[in-house]
Amino acid sequence: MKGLIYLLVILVVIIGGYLLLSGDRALDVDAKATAVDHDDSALAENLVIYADDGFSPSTLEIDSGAMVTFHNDSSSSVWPASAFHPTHGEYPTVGGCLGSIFDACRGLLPGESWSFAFDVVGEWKYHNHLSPSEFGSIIVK
Ligand SMILES: [Cu+2]
Repeated sequence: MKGLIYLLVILVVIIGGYLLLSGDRALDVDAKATAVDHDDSALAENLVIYADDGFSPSTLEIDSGAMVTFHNDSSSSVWPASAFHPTHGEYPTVGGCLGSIFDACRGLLPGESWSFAFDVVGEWKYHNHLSPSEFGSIIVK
C-alpha cells in the first residue's frame, strides 16, 4: 500500500513537472511568434528594396496617406527622389531640398532606410539621384 502511494506521488510530480515545463515552452514560442509576426507586418507593408539591380517592386500601389519605406539592400548608396532628374519637381509639393518633399535629400548608405508618406493621389515616378537611369513608381489611390 505504501509502495502504491509513493508510486502515485512520483507519477504526480513527474506529470506535473512535465506539464509545467511544456506549458512554459509553449508560452515562449507564442511570445516569439507574436513578436516576429509584428516585425514582419511592419516591414512587409509598403517596402521598396533597392538592390544592386535597382528598385523592387518597380511599381508599388498604396492608399493615400500610407508610408513607403525605401531600404538600401545594395552595396552602394541610393538617393530616392521624385522624377524628374535633376529638378525632382513631379511630386506636387514644395519644400525638400530641390523640387519637392518626396526626396531623401542625401544618399542612403547600404543598410539604411528612408520613409515617406504619400498624401497626393496619382502615379509618382522616382529615381536614384546618384544613378538617374534607375527608377520606379508609386501609385497612390
Ligand atoms: Cu535626381
